[in-house]
Amino acid sequence: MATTTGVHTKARSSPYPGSTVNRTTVPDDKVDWSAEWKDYSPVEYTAPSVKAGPVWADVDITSENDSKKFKFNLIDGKVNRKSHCSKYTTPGGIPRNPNGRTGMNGRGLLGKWGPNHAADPIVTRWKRDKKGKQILDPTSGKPVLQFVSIMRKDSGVWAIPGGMVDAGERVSVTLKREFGEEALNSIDIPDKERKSTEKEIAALFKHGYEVYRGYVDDPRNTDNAWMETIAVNFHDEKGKSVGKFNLTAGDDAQDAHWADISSDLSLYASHEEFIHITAVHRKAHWDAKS
Ligand code: RP5
Repeated sequence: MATTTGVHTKARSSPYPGSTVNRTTVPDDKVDWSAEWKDYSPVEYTAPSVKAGPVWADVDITSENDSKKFKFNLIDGKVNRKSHCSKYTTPGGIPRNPNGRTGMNGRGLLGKWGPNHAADPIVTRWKRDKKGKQILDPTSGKPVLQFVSIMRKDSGVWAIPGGMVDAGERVSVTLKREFGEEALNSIDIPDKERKSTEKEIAALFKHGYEVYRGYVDDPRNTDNAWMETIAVNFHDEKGKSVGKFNLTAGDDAQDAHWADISSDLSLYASHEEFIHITAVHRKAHWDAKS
């Protein structure tokens, strides 16, 4: 199980999502905090939607005294402020991104100072022909795996239907909730069908394989706020439970489909990496060589 991605790139990209703000450019060799950069001057940005103080966001830190309101690196009431990676530092009372510089201070679009915890359900089935026979990729000779992919409303980019872990919520609950909301539009499922759908999901989600736990190279990350996730694979081997569901996008998703897994995928944040680990684990096709 992996715990960190390599040098982040999406977390240094500009403009910052949902804005016209450009980050200070951070070259590859200056990402690591240990690389000396005396004049490093990141752009300051916290989105107006976060500044407005919604329930899911922390209050602003404007002095070292303000930071005493937070229990960084600990479970703080119902909020998990621990990192999956390691203990993070808090110079001047403000958390510092453990994966290095991003060219931006503040929280951008993220609500929490420090780690913002998410969960990513990777729901898979084998690609089959009309007769139900597994389809092999002609280049690798390996069976093609498919996963439930959604198109995010915020960026129009394909992704795993993941989401934020609510305060006090168990990750196992987030995984099921996000899958239902984004890939099955469970919020609008008629009551008649709801019970049986929930039953099938509950049965499949009992046996997950943890693919990844750690930092996510998310374009919303800043020097002081970043995404972390637990990605879990739920595999429908026979394609007879969730594998036969018709997908309907809902909530933060504008489209949903079963996507063929291969190295051609271009996905949100670090999601390609999570899908690659899943393909290797399931001995499925990835590219002509593996
Ligand atoms: C990514 O953002 C995570 O891997 C997860 O898929 C997602 C959670 O954020 P929202 O979808 O709730 O915006 O970093």
